[in-house]
Order: sequence, then structure tokens, then C-alpha cells
Amino acid sequence: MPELQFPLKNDLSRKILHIDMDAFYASVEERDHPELVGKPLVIARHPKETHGRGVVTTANYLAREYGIHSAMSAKKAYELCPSANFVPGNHDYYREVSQAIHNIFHQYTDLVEPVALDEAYLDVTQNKKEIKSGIKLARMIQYQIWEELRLTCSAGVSYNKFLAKLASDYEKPRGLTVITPDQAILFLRQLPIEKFHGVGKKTVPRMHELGIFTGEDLYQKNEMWLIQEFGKMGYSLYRKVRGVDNAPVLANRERKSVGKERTFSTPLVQETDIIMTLRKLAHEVALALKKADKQGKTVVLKIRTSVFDTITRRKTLETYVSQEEVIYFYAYEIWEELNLLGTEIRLLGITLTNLVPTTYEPIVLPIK
Ligand code: TTP
Ligand code: MG
Repeated sequence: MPELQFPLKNDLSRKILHIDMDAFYASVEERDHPELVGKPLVIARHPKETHGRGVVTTANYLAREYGIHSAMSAKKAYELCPSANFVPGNHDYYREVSQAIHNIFHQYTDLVEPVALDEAYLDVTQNKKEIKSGIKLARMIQYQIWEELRLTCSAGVSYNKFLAKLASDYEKPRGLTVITPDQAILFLRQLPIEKFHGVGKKTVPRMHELGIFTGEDLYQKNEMWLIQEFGKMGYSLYRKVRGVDNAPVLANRERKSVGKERTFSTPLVQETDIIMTLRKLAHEVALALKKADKQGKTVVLKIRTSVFDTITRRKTLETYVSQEEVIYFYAYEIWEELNLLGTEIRLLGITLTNLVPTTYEPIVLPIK
């Protein structure tokens, strides 16, 4: 077989992050229900309630020590650890949390490609913080997610998506792993073949039959042979094991929320200041909505005080809204209900989520 005549083009100029939340659903439940912390936690309905049916969506790291993992039957999980807490998941809620995580990502770049609720690629080659170091950006994102949402994630930093994902997977939880161009080939060669993206359960046995167990084995195969054996995947694997993956980060253009916030170095105490800020924020949110041709159904107020961490409170309305006055009205209503007057306010934010295009439904003013 002829060897490849032209060197592969490898774009080393990009800075790609892959962020993956740690035990996502389980961590959200632990955050909201501290009594669950410190014990094995399985996100599934208790098998006793379902006559043994049901599947584990995820488990915290303590439960994983018993061999419990995603996609296992809840019954099996119960057998492995009868004392574990079983909590049914709330997908809609996790979707909202995911939205909040994405709002943080978008403070760094709009080149965000969601993979799953808890996982995304970010191209930070150019970024809103104008910071050059991918590592520094990854650390900032991890810190911000922790500060604002009390959730942890693992981050991978590299020059392409494939390596960034391998990196984020390398150390979990709370990992931050960097794969530089120099390290890529060595890293890939020692990697078990099943870790290569696209090599699924069906392909692994075939790879093994053909004597391919690691990246090193894969590296020894020539391109034509790999294409003959594995088609498109062979083509891609030939490149991946050489650290080449030029796939762009494809931003999800659909905006799911619009939010604006302000932090105050001198905390606000006077209600007039709060009202003025809420009005400004509502104005900005309404402008952004108009620009995006969107209207939304859920108004979210975010507040940080000197006493407690960031909290968010939401109101879901009967109809879709986009007007400044209406957004302000509900944001203020939430503010009143929180009864925080007199507390030092360090951050205020208004977000409208549950968005649809403006043309979707006729706009009805919700105020009678
Ligand atoms: P993962 O990122 O695969 O898992 P995880 O975040 O729970 O744990 P890790 O720390 O290893 O990243 O999946 C993200 C969420 O998706 C997970 O919390 C639950 C959900 N999920 C399912 O519902 N079914 C599944 O089979 C898997 C794998 C995940
Ligand atoms: Mg995860």
C-alpha cells in the first residue's frame, strides 16, 4: 500500500475547551438537598416503587464506588448498594440548570456547541474576556460555575474538539487537563482504542480481532487499510490518532434565554436604587429580545447579597412577553416576595427564558 504523500494539515491555532459537569443530575440534587451529601445517591425511582423497573440516569461518585453507573437497571443498583438514596430525576429542572451554565459559557464566547445537557465545546481562540490562555479561561469558568451555581465540572483544554473531550474525561471530578500539541501524539498512542470517539461497543470487538487495542496499534495502520476496514470512521481515526481533528465548534444559534446583570462594588441597600437597576435591566433585556426576535415565558431574578450566595427565583407566566414594562413588573414582584429590603445587594440580574420566536403566538399583555 502506498503511504500518504502529503502531510496532514493540522490546525494548531485554536483554543478549544470541553466542559463536562461532574455527576450532573446527582450534583444538582445534592446541592438542593444537602441531606443527600455524603451518602451514595442514585438518580432513579426506587425499584421498590416501580416493581423493579427503571434505569439509573446517573449516580454520585460515592455510589459509583459500588459499581453503580448510568444506564444500569435501578434494581441492579439497589442490589449493589441497598442503603443508597434513590431520587427520581427532574429533567425539566436540569434543563434550566443547564441553561444557567450556558449563560456563563456565553460570557466567554458565543462559539458554544452543546453536546448534552451537561457538556459543551467552547472555541475560545477569540473570547469576550480577551484572555489568551485557554487554561486560565477554563479555570475561570470552573470557578464561576462553582461560585454561582455551586456545581463542579471538569474541563479539557486543547487545540481541537477531540483532544479537548479526551482531556476533560482524563481527570474527574473537578479536573483540569491540558493536552498541548507536543503531548498529543504520546497521549493518543497510549490510549485504549475504546476511548477514540466513534469507536463504540460494536466496533471494539472488531478492532480487537484486527489486533488494535491501543492508539499505538492504530497508528501503525495505514490510511487505505483503515478506510477499507472501517470506511469513513477509518478515515477519521487515521487523523485522530495523529492529533488531527479540524471539525469546527458549531454554535447553537438558537438562543434559549436572554439575561442581563450588574454587580456592585458598593452594595445597594436603598429600594430606589434597586428599582432603578431593575428598570435598567428590564430595558436591556427587552432590547436584546427585540434584537433576537424573541419573547419568553419565564422571568428569572438573580440576586447576590453580602450574606448569602447567588440565588435565583423564577416566575413562569401564562403568556409570552417581551415588553420592558412587563419584564420589570414581574422582576419587581419577585423582588418584593423575597423580602430582602435592608440587605446589602451585590448583584442583580434579570433573565427571560422559555423563549420562542416573536411570530410564534400573538402577544397578550398579562397585566389586567
Ligand atoms: P454524563 O456526563 O455522562 O455523566 P455525569 O455528569 O452524571 O457524570 P460524570 O461526572 O462522569 O460526567 O451525563 C450527564 C447527565 O446525563 C447525567 O447526570 C445523567 C444524564 N444521563 C442519562 O440520563 N442517561 C445516561 O445513560 C447517561 C450516560 C447520562
Ligand atoms: Mg458529566
